Amino acid sequence: MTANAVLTYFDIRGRAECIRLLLEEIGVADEDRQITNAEWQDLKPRTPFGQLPLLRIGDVQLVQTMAIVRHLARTHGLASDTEAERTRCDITVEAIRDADHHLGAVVWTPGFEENRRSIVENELPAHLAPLERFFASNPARAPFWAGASLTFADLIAFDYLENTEALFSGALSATERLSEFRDQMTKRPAIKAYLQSGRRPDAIMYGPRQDDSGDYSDPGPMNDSLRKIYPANSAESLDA
Ligand SMILES: N[C@@H](CCC(=O)N[C@@H](CS)C(=O)NCC(=O)O)C(=O)O
Repeated sequence: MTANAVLTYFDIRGRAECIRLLLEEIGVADEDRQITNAEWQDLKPRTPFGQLPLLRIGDVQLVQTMAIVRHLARTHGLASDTEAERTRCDITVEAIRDADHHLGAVVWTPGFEENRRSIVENELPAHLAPLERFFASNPARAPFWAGASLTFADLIAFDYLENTEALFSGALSATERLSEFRDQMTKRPAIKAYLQSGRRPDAIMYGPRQDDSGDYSDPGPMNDSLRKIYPANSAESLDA
């Protein structure tokens, strides 16, 4: 079933990164097709919803990020055994989605680069503190978001924490339990190998270009006027 997995997305982490992490963790060999906007415009009309990511496994074409994640998790034992744990997974995923919306929104807010420090001090705690409390409330008292072993929710949370720390270097230091969780995830053999492989895209997501007047205009769906947003400590972060 998992032979010939081909993941199609862009050359950013974006929505595909949690799928990449999951494929690494479950050990499914896949081809990571990172396509250009020109290739995308050609492919778009032939996709079910005109969106990526898309995962092809043999003859089956899967779309919608969380449907792909849940399918891979269910078929590889990363979806929890009990209803209580499955519900904790879902709560985690929804809470991370809310926090992730905030990350996406700040990148589109004028002055984002100059305001990194203020975002860390005044905005991120409202997202990170409840996440940390929920993480710490796992009845299994294990270093996972649900139950006593790894689930897809851990990879979703790890992806968000990686992006948060990459965009706002040092942001996680105020949340000790989340920092420990992230740290522990980077030590899992498959994740560690992936992070060291050079295969993870450098760019985190797409954002708007700023015009000469300093305004961001919304360029709409994927097109060449978007710019890539890199980690804060990257030389490309301010002017890519
Ligand atoms: N609900 C979809 C949303 C997918 C989505 O918005 N994909 C964006 C990239 S992150 C896309 O394909 N944009 C290109 C376009 O709309 O032309 C999912 O979770 O997979």
